[in-house]
Amino acid sequence: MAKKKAQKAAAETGHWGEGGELHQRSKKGDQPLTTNQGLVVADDQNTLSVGPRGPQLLEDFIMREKITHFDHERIPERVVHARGYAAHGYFQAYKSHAKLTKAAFLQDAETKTPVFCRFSTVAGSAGSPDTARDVRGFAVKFYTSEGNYDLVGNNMPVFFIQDAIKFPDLIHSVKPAPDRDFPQAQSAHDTFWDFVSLNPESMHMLMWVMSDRAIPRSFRMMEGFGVHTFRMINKKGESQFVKFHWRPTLGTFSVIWDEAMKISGADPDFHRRDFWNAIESGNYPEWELSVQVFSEDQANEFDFDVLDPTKLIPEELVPLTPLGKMVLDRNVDNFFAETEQVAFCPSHVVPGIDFSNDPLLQGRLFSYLDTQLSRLGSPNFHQIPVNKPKCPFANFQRDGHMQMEVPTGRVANEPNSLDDGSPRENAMAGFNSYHAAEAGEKRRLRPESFADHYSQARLFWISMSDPEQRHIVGGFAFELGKCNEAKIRTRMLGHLANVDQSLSDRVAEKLGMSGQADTIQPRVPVRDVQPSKPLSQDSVAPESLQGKKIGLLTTDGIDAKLLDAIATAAKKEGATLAVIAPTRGAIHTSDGKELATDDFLAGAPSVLFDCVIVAPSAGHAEMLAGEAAAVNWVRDAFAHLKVIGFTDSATGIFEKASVATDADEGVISIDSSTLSEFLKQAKRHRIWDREPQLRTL
Ligand code: HDD
Repeated sequence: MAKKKAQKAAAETGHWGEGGELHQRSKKGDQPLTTNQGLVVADDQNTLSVGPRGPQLLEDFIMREKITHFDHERIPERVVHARGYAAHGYFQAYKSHAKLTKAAFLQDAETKTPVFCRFSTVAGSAGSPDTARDVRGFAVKFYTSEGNYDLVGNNMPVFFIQDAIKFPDLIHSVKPAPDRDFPQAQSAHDTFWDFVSLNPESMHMLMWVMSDRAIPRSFRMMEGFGVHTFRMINKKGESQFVKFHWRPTLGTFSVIWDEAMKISGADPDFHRRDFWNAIESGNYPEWELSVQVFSEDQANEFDFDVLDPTKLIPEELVPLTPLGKMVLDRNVDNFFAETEQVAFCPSHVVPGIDFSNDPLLQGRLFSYLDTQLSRLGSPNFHQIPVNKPKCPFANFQRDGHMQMEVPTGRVANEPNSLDDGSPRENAMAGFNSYHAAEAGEKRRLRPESFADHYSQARLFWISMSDPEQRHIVGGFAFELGKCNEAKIRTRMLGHLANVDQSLSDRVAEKLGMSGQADTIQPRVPVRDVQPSKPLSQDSVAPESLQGKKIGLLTTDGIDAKLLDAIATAAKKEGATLAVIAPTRGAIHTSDGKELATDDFLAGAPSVLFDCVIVAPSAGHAEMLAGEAAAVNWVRDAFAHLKVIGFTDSATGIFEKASVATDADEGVISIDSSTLSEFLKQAKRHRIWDREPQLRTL
C-alpha cells in the first residue's frame, strides 16, 4: 500500500526517488547573469579593450569563457533518427495485467508511470524537413519503479532487413551519397533503390514506405509498433510472445505527397510545431498501448516466422489486447538537454519483459549503447536528468568522463564484507533472462522460414483502399523516377510483379516503362493471402475534425456573424481555427471589432490546413482575387482534395483558380447559418473521389 502511495505521489510530482529535477521547471527570478564560476558579469556587451577603439585583451576571461563554451555547443547528431521531437507524459494501465507479465507498471490501474516520448524521421539530418517521405521513429521511455523500460519502435510494424548485420548497408544506401552529400532526407535516389532491389526481404517494408504511412499528418495521428516479437513473463514464470501496438486516439491520418513536398518549403517544422502547439493548448495527444499475445505453439502454426521482422501478424489471426493509455502533457523545458540527449535503448527492459531471437532485435541490443557512447561522449550519460531512472539505482561502476555523482565509501567491488556490504544482487527481485532452451550448430545462416519476401507485401497491397493503392503506385513511380539507372527501375518492377502484377503494371505505366519489368523468381511461391482491414488507415479512420486545423482566408470587414459561427463550430468539433489575412496586422470584423490574425497569406499557404474556408468581405473580394497567393490557396486546396467552404464574395477567386464552385460535394457554399454541410464533409478528411480527375499521370 505504502508503495502504491509512493508511486502515485511519484507520478504526480515526477519523482521516483532522488534526482527528480527533470519535472521541475527552472525558475529564473532575480538571478543575475554570472560566469560559469558564479561571478556576476558587469558588462555582457563589450569585450575588454584598451581605449574605445583599441586592441582587445587576452585577459578578458569572461569573453573567452563565453566563446569557448559556444565553440563546443554541438555534439554529433544521431547516426539515424537525427531529427526528432519529444514530450513528457504518463502511462497508465487500464487494469492489472498480472496474468501476462510481472512488470510493475502493468500491475494496476492506479500507477501513473512518467514517460518521455520522442518521434523522429530516420534518414534526414537534424535540420531536415518534417514531411520527408520516411519511416517515423516512435520511442517511449517508461520511468518505472523497477528501472527504465524503453519501447523503441517505429510507425510501421515491419522493417527493411532481417539481420542487423545489414543495417549499416541499408543506412549508407539511404543517406546522402558519400561523394556529393546529396540528396538529403530522401530515399528517392539510386543507391537506396539499388540496395533494396538487391535485398528482396525489403519488399514488405517498401510497400509501407511508399504508402501514406510515410507522410503522416501529425505525430498525434500516427500508429506505433514495437516491430519485433518480444516476450512477456508473469510471476509464475510463464512466457507468452507479444507484439506491441500504439494507436492514436485521434485516428491515423496522412497528408498527400504533393502537399508534403510543399509543406517542406512552407513550414519545415510542420510536425513539431503541430505537436508543441497541441500540448501548449492543452490538447494532449494520447495513444492506447496494446499487445498481440500468442504462444510459441501458436507461432509455430503461422505460415511466417514470428522472429522475422519483415512480417506482421494480421489482427484477424491475433487480435489486440489493450493494456493502457499514454498521454503526453508537457513540452520539454530545453530541447538539447532533454530531446537531444535522451538515450533510448531496446535492451532497457524490466522484469516481466524479455527479448526473442529476432536477429534484428539482437543486433539492436548492442548498437544503441554503443552509438550513445560516442554521441553523448561518456559512459555516464545515464546521469543526464532525462536518462536517469526515477527509482533508486546503485552499483560499483565508477569514474569515467563527466562523472556527476560523488560515490562515497572505500569499497567499489561486489561482493564485499566491508562497509555494509551493499548494494548486493537479488536473485528474486532482479532481472532473470527467460530460461529458453537453445541448441544448434554455430553457423551464419538465414532460416528457410524467412524466405518468403512477397506474400505479406501482397497482403498489405490488397488490404488498401483504392486511394491508398493509387498513392502507393504514385510513391513508387516518384521514387523510381528519381533513379537514373534504368536497370534499378526494371529490377524493382520485377519485384513488384511478384507482389502483384497490376501494381507493377501501373507503376511501369507511370514511368513510361510498360513491359520492361525483369523476371525475378521468388525463392518460395507467393502465398494466397486474405486482406486485413486494420492495415488500411483509410478504412478505419474516424470521421472527425478532432485535432485538425481549419484555415480561414479572409480580409478586413469579415462578416462577424459568420466568423462567430465558424469559431464556435471549430471549438465544438475540437479543431483549431487559423485566421489568415493578406497582411499580418489585426483586421476588423463587420461590426468594427478588432480581430488578431494568426498568419498572413504569403506565409500560410493552404497546405498547412486540413480544410479551408474562403470568406473575404465584399469590399475586399476583388483585391483578394487579384492575389496569386489567394488563387493558389484555392487551387491547391482543391488539388489536395480538401473540403473548401466559400462565401458568395469568394467566387471571383474560384474563377481565377479554375475551380468550379459546384465541382463536387467538397466545395460548399456557406454562410453563418449553413455550416453543417461543410463540417460534415470536412470530417471525411479528404474527398478521395476527386483525385482520379486531378492526377492521371
Ligand atoms: Fe534503431 C535509433 C527504431 C533498427 C541502430 N532506432 C533509433 C530510434 C528509433 C529506432 C525510434 C531513435 C531513438 C531516439 O529517438 O533517440 N531501429 C528502430 C526500429 C528498428 C531499428 C523500430 C527495427 C525494428 N536500429 C535498428 C538496427 C540498428 C539500429 C537494426 C543497428 C543494428 N537505431 C540504431 C542506433 C540509433 C537508433 C544507431 C541511432 C541513435 C541512437 O540509436 O541512439 O543505435
